[in-house]
Amino acid sequence: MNVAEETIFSKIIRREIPSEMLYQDELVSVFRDINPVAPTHVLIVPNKLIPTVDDIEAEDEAAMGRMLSVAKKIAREEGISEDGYRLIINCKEHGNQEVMHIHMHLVGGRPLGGMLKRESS
Ligand code: DGP
Repeated sequence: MNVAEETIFSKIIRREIPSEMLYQDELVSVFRDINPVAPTHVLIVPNKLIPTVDDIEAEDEAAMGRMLSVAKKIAREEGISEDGYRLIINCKEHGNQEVMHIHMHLVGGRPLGGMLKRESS
């Protein structure tokens, strides 16, 4: 069995390195993205190291569900609930995942446009 390597997110979760932490409970942590693409850009992360969506197991369902309910709460606190926002989880190479610790981007505070560019024909 492969043991997943910790990323910088584990250190942020344990508060060993600084971040703008907005919320933390026994399952998830929420902190602002270091390189925001919109007025609100936060990362919602399971405290347990799960590298990618492809590694989720049945025992992780509570944390995955908590990520969504916490997204709703943070969006309300950020004042973006009424206009809406986008939740994004990138997975592996084609998903352009850079940090191998599952994280959901909560992005909003401006119109975000279409979801993906179509490949030009
Ligand atoms: P992704 O491409 O989905 O793996 O996005 C990784 C995101 O993580 C990217 O938007 C930047 C953010 N990020 C990377 N390193 C750090 C860090 O040290 N602190 C914070 N707050 N965010 C980080």
